[in-house]
Amino acid sequence: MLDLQALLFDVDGTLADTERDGHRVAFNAAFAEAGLDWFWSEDLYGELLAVTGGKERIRHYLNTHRPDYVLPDDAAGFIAGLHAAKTCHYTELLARGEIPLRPGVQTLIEDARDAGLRLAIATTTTPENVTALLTHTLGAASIDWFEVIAAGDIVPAKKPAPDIYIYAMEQMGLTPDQCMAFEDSHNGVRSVMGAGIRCLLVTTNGYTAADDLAGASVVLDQLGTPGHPCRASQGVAPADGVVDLDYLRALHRQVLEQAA
Ligand code: XBP
Ligand code: MG
Repeated sequence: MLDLQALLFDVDGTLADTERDGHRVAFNAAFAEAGLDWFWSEDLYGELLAVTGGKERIRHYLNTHRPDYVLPDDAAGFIAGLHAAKTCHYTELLARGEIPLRPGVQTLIEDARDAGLRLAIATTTTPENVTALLTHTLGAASIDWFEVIAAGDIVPAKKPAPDIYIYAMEQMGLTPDQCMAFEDSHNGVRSVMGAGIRCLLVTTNGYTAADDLAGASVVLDQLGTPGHPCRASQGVAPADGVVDLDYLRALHRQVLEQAA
């Protein structure tokens, strides 16, 4: 039986609840700065999140909600410019400390690192957003805690495609059964499963609680902290309500035994 070797983390919605008060706010700031009358409400953004990738999301919005808007000849360049401005607004928002890590994330990452588990990021978001989040929550040195930061356009196809997880495992020389993935959404679950990773822990958030998360080994409302236990909507939560390394190793062993 393969032992658990590595933890592969999604970012948005998993490490931190970044979408409603982070990315969405940054998109709207970039639109206003460009003199556009586009505004993504919390509800509309929840709908647009079905499309991963900020540039892809902008184009999806135009196709589905603004057929009236005539894009310039260099549509890709226009959207890329808007997205770059959005990334500046987002990283500035992170630098102001406006987006904390989700409960239990820092403890789990530090405990995993101390125990010698290998760590990686597998995300659709832009790389600068990852390093900014890590810097302004765990400190700049934490960037080096992750052997691979697989992010954004590094792969041809974004989640729900499996590319980003396959890329991370290839870079680390790992097989799927040596890994556990952490996700928050339907697109993330599909990406992990497509990459052949069988052990998957999902923590839901306001935007993903109603997602189809079939295939996850366990679905929790959070990782849990002492006095604030997590609750499971799929699978079995840790007995004490807090996800720790013993729980993860037992879950990984159980998932592989069931698959054998
Ligand atoms: C979530 C995404 C990203 C973010 C916005 O990524 O789909 O597109 O919403 O970031 P994940 P960008 O859950 O895989 O971390 O604008 O940089 O794409
Ligand atoms: Mg996510």
